Amino acid sequence: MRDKASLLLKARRTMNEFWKKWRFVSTAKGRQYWEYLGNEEDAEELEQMQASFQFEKSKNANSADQVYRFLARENKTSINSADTKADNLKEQVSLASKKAMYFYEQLLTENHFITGDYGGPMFLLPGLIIVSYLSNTPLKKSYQALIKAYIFNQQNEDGGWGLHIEAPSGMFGTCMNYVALRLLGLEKEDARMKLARTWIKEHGGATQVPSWGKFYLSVLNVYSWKGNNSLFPEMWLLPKWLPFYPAKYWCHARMVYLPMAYCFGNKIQHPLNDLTLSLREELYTEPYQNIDWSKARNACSETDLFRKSSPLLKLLNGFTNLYENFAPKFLRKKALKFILAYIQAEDEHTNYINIGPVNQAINSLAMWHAHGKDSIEFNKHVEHWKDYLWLAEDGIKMQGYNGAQFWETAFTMNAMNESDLGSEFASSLNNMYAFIDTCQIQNGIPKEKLFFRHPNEGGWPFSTVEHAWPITDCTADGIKTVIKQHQFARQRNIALNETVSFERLTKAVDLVLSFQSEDGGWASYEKRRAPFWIEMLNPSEVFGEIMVDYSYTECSSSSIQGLYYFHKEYPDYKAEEIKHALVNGIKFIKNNQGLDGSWYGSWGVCYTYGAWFGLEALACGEEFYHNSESARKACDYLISKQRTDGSWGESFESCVRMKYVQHEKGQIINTAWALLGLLQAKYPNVENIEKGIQFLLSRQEENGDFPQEGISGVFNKNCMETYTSYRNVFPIWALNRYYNWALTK
Ligand code: LAN
Repeated sequence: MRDKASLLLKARRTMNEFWKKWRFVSTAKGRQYWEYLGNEEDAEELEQMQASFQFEKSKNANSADQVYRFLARENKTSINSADTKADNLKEQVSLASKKAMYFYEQLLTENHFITGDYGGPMFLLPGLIIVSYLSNTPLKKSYQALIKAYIFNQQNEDGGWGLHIEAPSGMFGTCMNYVALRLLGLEKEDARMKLARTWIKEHGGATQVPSWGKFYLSVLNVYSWKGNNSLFPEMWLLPKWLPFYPAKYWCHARMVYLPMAYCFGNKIQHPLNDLTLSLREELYTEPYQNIDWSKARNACSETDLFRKSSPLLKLLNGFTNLYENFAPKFLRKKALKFILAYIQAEDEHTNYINIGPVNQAINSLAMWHAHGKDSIEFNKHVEHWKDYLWLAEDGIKMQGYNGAQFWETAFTMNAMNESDLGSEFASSLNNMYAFIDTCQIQNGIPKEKLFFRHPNEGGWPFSTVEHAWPITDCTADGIKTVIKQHQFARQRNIALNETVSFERLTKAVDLVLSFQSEDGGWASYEKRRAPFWIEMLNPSEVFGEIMVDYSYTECSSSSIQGLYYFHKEYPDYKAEEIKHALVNGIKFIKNNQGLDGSWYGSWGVCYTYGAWFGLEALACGEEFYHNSESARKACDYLISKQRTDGSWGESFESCVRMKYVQHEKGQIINTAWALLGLLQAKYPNVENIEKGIQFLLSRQEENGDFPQEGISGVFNKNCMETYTSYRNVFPIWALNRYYNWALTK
């Protein structure tokens, strides 16, 4: 026993030694990436480093962001917790919250924003590896070593990989990660590779991979383009008034299918070599030349199938596949020219960061194809690949975005300035305020009309100003955070340079107003553009609701809050318009509530997240437990899910199955969301609230941190996303809100 412990200790020590060889780099505008300080050419050292990144997925698939946290807190003193004893709950909460904030403050980057691991999805990294292989642009060796470590660390016991870290193995995750490892030099005889291959073959081989996998394998030339349904580049030449004109799709689907259509139209394919020839043998259950590609087009493993293709899509695929046989050259050329110009506009507007990780990889490929390996266009992409890569104790992963810098910093500020307890952290709050200022988008979009863009001026993005896509709720959060920080400082006589002017706030308000959809709600990036039935054209088997930018409870609630706090502070600006928007917004929130009082959370796990947003929105309409049926039902719903230990805990399965699924254990983050909602709704039964608070206190660690539990973010119903900061920010917020409430008692 002792031997094992000392071995573990030794492994930890060597791991820490390797952590110290990495440096986290950030800029004032929030750009961030990791840099290796060791020797890139020392193969032995890199091998040792790779081996030292041991991670026990069977205990918890979620890494705890230990590397960043270790480095950020190195040479900083832990809070002295000897005197953290108090006998009444209010005092305990005050001490716990201060301790939590003290710890959390140490995680701020030198550029004053909060950051952390934003991984989760398991299909992103292989996409980038495939593109780097195709373009013969290998990632640095230090990166390669820890990417391999990561992929192996996240391999499931059955040899496969899921769509995201907590998911059971699927064909998409398994084929993609298997191929990525092979491209990174893993031998097919390696035991772990054999296990993965067995998984693939036992589940029918790579013909069963979902359509996005078919795409990636096709560019690599280990799957035939004939085995894909047409990506129909000519759809961009169709009349714009058509309800299914692609400019009306959700921007993420639009920006992914755009470069995919470019690759499809140009039939980009890696030349055959030993490795790809071998992969053609490794991935299938029958000889490659015998595969019936037209049959493979619609094949998808049961393990991956979240939603079946609709009959309408099948019908349209029938037409477009037929069309491929006689597509006039001039039309294809015209379509591809338009697509390329569109990709270039997205690249320029986002400073080559791109809206997300998927089009970052595929746009890179398009630029490489169109302009060559040495072109500025391609190299600007390569320069930004690292913006998406994150180092944690399970290795290097690809994140869902180029970070969550604005989003998490804004939450942090609102959590800390919620009560007087935040006063001790005034200088950090002021610094974060300056970062929030930096994040506001102040220049427009080139060729905005030509490429179907909603204006972005005055908006706030999710990550950084250079990313430059404004988001409805982020914009509203920007407004709220700025106003709350102004108030916080004024009320406490804290000197704050209020650099975000009234004029700039009004620009943001105008944008939020312009984002409101006809149903009264707010979608994510734009107004809803397409009718709901367009979802029937969703070609992805693994993602739900990707075609339309729907109105969401969360985005609507945040927009309502932004407008509400602005209106309270500046009652003269567009008063009627704002009031009207608020009334319609709150109506939408109520319409979106389930009969049982619940709200489905689309971006967090899940009903507790929805309930928090729903109740915040109602509070902006002065609706609380005592005077609103909607609020009462929502609180009762939450209470019905509270566990005997006072906690709430949801499994990510809630998102997938669209019904509340209890986690095996109570979860800190769900508990905090539920408490935030109940407290905001003025829920009268103190006992429930205090039991929840007690649960949070019981989970706090000695140094003020909270443990990393299950995954807490989601997108498109079926794919989960890590938000490491949530385990800190939400307990802080809930404790501070409780503290305020306790003061009035
Ligand atoms: C995000 C991250 C942020 C998130 C919130 C702001 C939290 C939300 O309230 C609105 C939607 C938004 C902006 C969002 C949308 C979907 C994203 C961009 C992501 C979850 C991060 C990753 C995900 C993206 C779609 C991943 C790539 C996969 C595809 C299917 C294209």
